[in-house]
Amino acid sequence: FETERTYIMIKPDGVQRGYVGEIIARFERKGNVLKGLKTFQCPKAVAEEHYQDLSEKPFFGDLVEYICSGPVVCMVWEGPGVVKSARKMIGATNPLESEPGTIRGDLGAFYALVGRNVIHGSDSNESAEREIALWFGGDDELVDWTPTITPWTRE
Ligand code: DAT
Ligand code: MG
Repeated sequence: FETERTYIMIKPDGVQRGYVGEIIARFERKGNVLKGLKTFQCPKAVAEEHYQDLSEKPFFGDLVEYICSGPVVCMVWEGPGVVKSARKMIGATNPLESEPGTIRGDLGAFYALVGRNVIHGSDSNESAEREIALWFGGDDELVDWTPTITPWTRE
C-alpha cells in the first residue's frame, strides 16, 4: 500500500451531535497520522467548489446550504492506502444502507436523511489532493511529522 493522504471532514450533524472525538479515535486506532485539523465555518463558495461534480443534481442547493449551516471539522489523514480504507470505514452514502461498524452505519441513521451522513471522505487520490488544497490554506496549515512508533509498525 502506498502512503497517501486523504481529506476527511466531519459534517455539521456530526459536530452538533458530539462525534468529533469518536471519529478522530477511529482514524487514530487504524494507525493513520493526523497531519491537519481545524474547525471551520464554511463559506458558500467553498462548499460549491467542493461538491462541483454534483452541481447539476436537484439536491445541490440543499447540500451546500447544509454544509454551511454550522461548523465542520476538517482533517488530513495520512496512512497506507488511506483513501480507500477511509471510504470503507465511512460506509455507504445513505446511512440507512451503511454496514454496522462503519461510521455512517453506527452514527448516521439518526435522521434517515441521506444528506445528514456525519462525515465526508475523498473518493480518489486526485480528489484528496484537490480537496486538501481547497480546505486548507497551504502547507503552513499542515504538519509534516512521523510518529515515534512508526519504525515498530512497518516491515
Ligand atoms: P459520498 O459522500 O458517499 O461520497 P456523494 O459524493 O455521491 O457521496 O454525494 C455527496 C453528498 O451529497 C453525500 O454525502 C450526501 C449528498 N447526497 C448524495 N446523494 C444524495 C441524494 N440522492 N439526496 C440528497 N443528498 C444526497
Ligand atoms: Mg463523494
